[in-house]
Amino acid sequence: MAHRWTNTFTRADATPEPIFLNRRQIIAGLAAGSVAGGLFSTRARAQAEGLEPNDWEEITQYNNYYEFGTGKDDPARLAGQLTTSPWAIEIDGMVERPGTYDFEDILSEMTIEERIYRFRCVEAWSMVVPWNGFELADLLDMAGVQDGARYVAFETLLRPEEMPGVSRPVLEWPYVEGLRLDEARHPLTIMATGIYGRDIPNQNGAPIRLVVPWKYGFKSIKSIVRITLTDSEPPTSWNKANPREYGFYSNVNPNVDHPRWSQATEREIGGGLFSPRKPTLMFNGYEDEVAALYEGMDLSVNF
Ligand SMILES: Nc1nc2c(c(=O)[nH]1)N[C@H]1C(S)=C(S)[C@@H](COP(=O)(O)O)O[C@H]1N2
Ligand SMILES: [Mo]
Repeated sequence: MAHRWTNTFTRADATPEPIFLNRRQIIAGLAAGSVAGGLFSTRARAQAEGLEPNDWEEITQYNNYYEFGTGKDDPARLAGQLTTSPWAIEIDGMVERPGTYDFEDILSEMTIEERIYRFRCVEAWSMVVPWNGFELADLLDMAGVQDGARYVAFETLLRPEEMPGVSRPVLEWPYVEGLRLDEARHPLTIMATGIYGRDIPNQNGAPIRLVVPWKYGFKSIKSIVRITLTDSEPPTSWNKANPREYGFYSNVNPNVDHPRWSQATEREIGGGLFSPRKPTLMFNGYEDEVAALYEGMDLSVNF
């Protein structure tokens, strides 16, 4: 397992009392910024990039999770009723070991690390989130990807009794997403199970959600119950809803505007009413790591 930009800690190391780091502690951690094994820790890297994580309140009270309504405060109000235990992920399609993988069994096999990532919604707001999770590649290896698989499809739970938003046809339910296999296996792509060392709150996609930091936020599908390996590009919710506005790739790109608004700048959540908009970075600042995935592709066609 290659864990490059990160501090790692296993679940065995985690204290039973979840540690809730405040900004001061994070900054202290940043200053201590270890260069473990000759590689940047996630905090040292975040510091080098001038990334300051948003606070718990901002990350957990301003959400998009349309299964609970389209208002930014609907998920925080309504997702509490979602039952997230027991939980299992069906892994099927072109894999060596298809089956129902219990969430707890998955966790016991994985090393949980912290990843401090920029998060950029297609609506042109952004945050910085200190996720806890593991690389999706490690989960794919657990199931064993067959030769010939080229894409990974993801599906969110659909449980209308607990999801008041799905009574309205805002999107086709269940919410589905997809990645090319090389994107899915990229070391920046994680399955997040926590934030700030706590279990991930329901409104943020409990108990397990995808995080692909160089793509618009809607690619980072929440509360995943199925992962399917396929040889053809899977359908994705926002592309089905409006193919002219939302492509399969949806890489953050300041040079390709949304048909109805500019993507050149973004509003930082928590920045305050009068703070200037910030320039949006190519691939959300992860260009050095991911540009090679798209070599030779016209990103205005494959948007
Ligand atoms: N199942 C599901 N996943 C989802 C969404 C959703 O409505 N349903 N919203 C997406 C969008 S548009 C964004 S910006 C992010 C928001 O994640 P956050 O609430 O943790 O910031 O989740 C994404 N994943
Ligand atoms: Mo979004």
